[in-house]
Amino acid sequence: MLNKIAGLKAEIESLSASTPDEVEALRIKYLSKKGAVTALMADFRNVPAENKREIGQAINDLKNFATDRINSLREALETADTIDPTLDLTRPGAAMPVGTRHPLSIVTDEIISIFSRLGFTVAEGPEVEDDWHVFSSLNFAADHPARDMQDTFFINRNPDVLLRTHTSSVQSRVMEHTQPPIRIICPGRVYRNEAISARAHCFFHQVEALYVDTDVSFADLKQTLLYFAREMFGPDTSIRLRPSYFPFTEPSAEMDISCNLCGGKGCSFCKGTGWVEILGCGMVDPNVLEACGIDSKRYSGFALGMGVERITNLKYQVKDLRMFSENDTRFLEEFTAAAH
Ligand code: 2NL
Repeated sequence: MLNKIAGLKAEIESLSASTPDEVEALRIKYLSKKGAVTALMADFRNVPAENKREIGQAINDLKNFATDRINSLREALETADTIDPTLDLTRPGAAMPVGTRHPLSIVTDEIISIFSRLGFTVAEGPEVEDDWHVFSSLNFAADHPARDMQDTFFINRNPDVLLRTHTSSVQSRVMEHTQPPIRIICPGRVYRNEAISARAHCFFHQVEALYVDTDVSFADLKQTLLYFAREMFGPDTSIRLRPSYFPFTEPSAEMDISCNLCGGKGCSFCKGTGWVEILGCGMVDPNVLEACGIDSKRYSGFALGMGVERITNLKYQVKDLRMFSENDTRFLEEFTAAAH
């Protein structure tokens, strides 16, 4: 009997199976009601009483051994590599499409970064505004054409609720509740009532900067402009200022940079002049300071404003303004590298 048990044990130890069906066949062969191990139990009746203890123990051990062995054969098959061998596991994975940053965001962030190195911090405000913050506090005359329905989107009249036409309204709000020194940069979307074309849109993006303190001079403005132009367009960039007019600044100027396409020699982009217009600027009109609650005898300031689309066009030669708001991914993906 003990020999028979040892023989079965050796046999079970050497079992192998390559499919779940084979494992099941082995279970039936050894452990089912008619299986070889179960048959030993029937023989057990004939074992003399003095050996019953020893043989009973051996049969039990064998039954446990066979159960463990067949379970482990089944588990080995379940966890085995079931990957189709015809698959090429060395093939590179399919690229996960990730979004790209919008070119206007890339350029806005670069402008903010340059001004932040000069101590300017970002200020934001509402796009839906009132007349005071967009026009009246900024020295716009009562009959100024910008107040016209042709130029400005009105949501309501009397009292006037309108979409801001420039981010100067943000600066007006900051001056209202902050005493100088003020050094802020205001990026944001602005709206103008214009027919949409390749060169104009009914909304665009602007960055304005405002610096108010004691003894702020035009020389401070000019040096800030030169620093900005060289950081933005390269160290060889030259600037020139032309006299201009804005309601909120006096004196006012427009800044050109040397054309960064032809290096100033003259090309179709700069219309042969070697210069391209970048931004408007000036010394904050004392009327504006007073309207916003700042003592114009004690403080002076400069301000500047630029269109982000225009700067982006210059840097990336985007021909049609409408590309910026169509969200055509073929266009947006061109700026993947620029974002990093
Ligand atoms: C342009 C010109 C400009 C300002 C914006 C400003 C704001 C305050 C006071 C005085 Cl609160 N000035 N902003 C000044 C000059 C020019 O923008 O061409 N923008 C696209």
